[in-house]
Amino acid sequence: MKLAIVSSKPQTTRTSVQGVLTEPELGQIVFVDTPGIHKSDSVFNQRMMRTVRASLANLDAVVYVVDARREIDDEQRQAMDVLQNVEVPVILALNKIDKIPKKEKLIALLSDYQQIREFTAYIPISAANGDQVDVLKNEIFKHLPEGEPIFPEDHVTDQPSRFIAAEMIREKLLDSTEQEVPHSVAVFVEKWEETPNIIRVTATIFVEKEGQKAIVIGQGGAMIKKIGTEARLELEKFFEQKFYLELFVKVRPNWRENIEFLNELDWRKMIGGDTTSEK
Ligand SMILES: Nc1nc2c(ncn2[C@@H]2O[C@H](COP(=O)(O)OP(=O)(O)OP(=O)(O)O)[C@@H](O)[C@H]2O)c(=O)[nH]1
Ligand SMILES: [Mg+2]
Repeated sequence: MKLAIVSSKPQTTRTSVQGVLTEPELGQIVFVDTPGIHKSDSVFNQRMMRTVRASLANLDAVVYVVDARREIDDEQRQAMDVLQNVEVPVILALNKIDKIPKKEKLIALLSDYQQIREFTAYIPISAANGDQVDVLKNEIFKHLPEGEPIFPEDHVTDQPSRFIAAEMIREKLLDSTEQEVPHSVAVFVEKWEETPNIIRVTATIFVEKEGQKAIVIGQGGAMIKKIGTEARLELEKFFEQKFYLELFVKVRPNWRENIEFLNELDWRKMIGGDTTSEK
């Protein structure tokens, strides 16, 4: 089951989300997907980096996922700096091996990583086709303590339905827009109304500029219609219910610097979570 959105654009994941895997014989893994580590000074980005650091506390193991087609650069070094103080096992997952025809390249990259630090295990995987994912899973289980499952078997995530819906809409926006637009969109679900036959959802897509609003709406509303349809179909598949989805587009200049707005967007804050202050 897909619990976190995926896209070809950087900085897709903006907050940490949980995914729970329960295997009857083996046990339970509570995955915490965090934002990636990127350089940027916006309040929003600082907040994402704080989320990463906070997520790294109280874990039994860390899986650091890299794109195995990429040489080590500043971004990876920065991420490994963040991982420096982690005291639990850190597993290196070299992802996208489906795109690497030459094994030698993978071995060379692996030893480059080894030069920087020692990882608990090095596991080449393909998340796309599932290759070696079970090896990674077994490696993770090795480092988890014995005990009762934390969550019931049917619990798969901590994300409220409204947030899942907002993220699905954002994923469709990321797929259909380019350049600065993906970074400039935020989606907020204003209304979630369940009736016996259909779930009615109203969401607002926030952008930073009028020009971006025009892009998101598209010629005669074509873009927003396409995004709405794609998101609705995905919602129906995920929740196994019929949906009516209404989308609005609003301009909110510099929302990434607006703490009040960021708080509104953050479902953990909505339900009274972390209230640490920032600059
Ligand atoms: N070929 C191939 N593509 C993959 C694989 N795993 C992920 N991708 C693609 O890589 C892109 C990025 O995936 P994400 O899951 O958004 O990556 P992420 O590391 O979470 O990125 P951020 O959330 O932006 O930090 C998407 O286009 C995926 O489809 C893989 O094993 N093979
Ligand atoms: Mg992500």
